[in-house]
Amino acid sequence: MTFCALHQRGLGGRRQQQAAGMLNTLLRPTMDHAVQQPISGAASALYPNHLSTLMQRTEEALRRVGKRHLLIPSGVTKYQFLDDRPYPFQVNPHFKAWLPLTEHADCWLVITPGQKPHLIYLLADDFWHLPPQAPEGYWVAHWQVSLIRTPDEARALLPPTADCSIVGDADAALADYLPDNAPALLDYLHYHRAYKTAYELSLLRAASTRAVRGHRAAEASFRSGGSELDIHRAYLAATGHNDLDLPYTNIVCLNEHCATLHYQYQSPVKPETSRSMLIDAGASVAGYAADITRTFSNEDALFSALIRGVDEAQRALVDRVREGVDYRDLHVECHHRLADVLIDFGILKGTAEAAVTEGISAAFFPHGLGHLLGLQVHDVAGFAASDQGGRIERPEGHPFLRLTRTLSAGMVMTIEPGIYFIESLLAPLRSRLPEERINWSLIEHLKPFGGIRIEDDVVCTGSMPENLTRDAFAAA
Ligand SMILES: [Mn+2]
Repeated sequence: MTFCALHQRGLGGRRQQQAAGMLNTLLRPTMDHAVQQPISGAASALYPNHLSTLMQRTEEALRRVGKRHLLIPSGVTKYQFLDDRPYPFQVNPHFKAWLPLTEHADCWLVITPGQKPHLIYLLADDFWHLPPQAPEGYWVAHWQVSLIRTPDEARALLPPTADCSIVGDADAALADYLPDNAPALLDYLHYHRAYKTAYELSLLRAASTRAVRGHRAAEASFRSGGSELDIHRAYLAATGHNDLDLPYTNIVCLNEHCATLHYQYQSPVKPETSRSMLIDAGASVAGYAADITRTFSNEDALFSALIRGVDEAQRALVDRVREGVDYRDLHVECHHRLADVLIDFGILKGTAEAAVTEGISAAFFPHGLGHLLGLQVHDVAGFAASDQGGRIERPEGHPFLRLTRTLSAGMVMTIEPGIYFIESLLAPLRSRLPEERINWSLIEHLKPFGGIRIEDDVVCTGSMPENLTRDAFAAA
């Protein structure tokens, strides 16, 4: 690595001595600073190949837009209206694709094919906040690093804008370096981001391992009668996350709340009886997400059996994650499998085929089978037809599906079927369906349990799928 900016910007000798001291720290293992979790040796050994894959993709993407450099601002800290309170910082996902840095505002990456990638790294003097540490870890030796003391100092280190494509949030850059987010460049990068490198897979495995620790603690808290807030806190303690480190807000539901798909509260009130818990909660490692849902029942034999029915359907669907499978077909297959479960339990009568084509299964399973997963919990390009753009539309009648691509090796996705008892979706069936097609008394019995969702994170490989979530549970 080189600290060229120290010379170009004429920073003083004291600053250069500090930089030399930083070099001495580079041999320490890299920490995911937000969470103080060591990143495994496997990930660090795999990093050079990850970097060269990103460099190859970027070279092609730049060729398509006729530019020499890709600039990626990490983002800026945003403030609340009339206040000096910042919103939680969310790093530009294009930035954290290159480096395990998730908390660093006002930094830049300059990617130029054929050259060592260049990180412009803000090391501010700030006595109000703890500034980021000097760059250190397995990735640093692969970068040319320039330290700056104010965001404006980046300008002198950036190439002329005419030669650059800039990817980032509209207000996340210097005023004269506004992102152009060129569609042809993004189409290419986003399409290929679905295919994870070995480095990325190792971090996604680590994220699942971390989330599973939380899920086990959450189940224990539920079994001992904890409130939603108790369960949430048990989850945080076991993962070592705080709320802001999570890749998405935990969904922690007891009883009827399990019927609200994105239930957003964590009630501190212990319910009189804890009949059921649905917890949809993830974890992050180096900016990569896990996204896992489990459902439990404390008492009812029928609801417990229904959980097992959804679980069996879910595992059969995971087993179908193979190269060449169209995810739209898998989603429709999921409807058939869940309709079969509803028929097996006597909740619906008739054939699964009729339940799906007449839209009855959608009243119990109103969301999509899953989505791509990676740097973002709902990762980009779920509908991408090619690396030159185009969109694969959802099948008609399935408005919430988030992934329509054909699967191939390296893609990571969730598989998350569910069965819910949501009154606003059931109400139309009350007038539409004759009594002999649906068992309303069973549904009334099940409504106090809310619903069921089982969600795993799955890698499509050249052969058997890799289930990151079940592997992590098995190892725990
Ligand atoms: Mn999900």
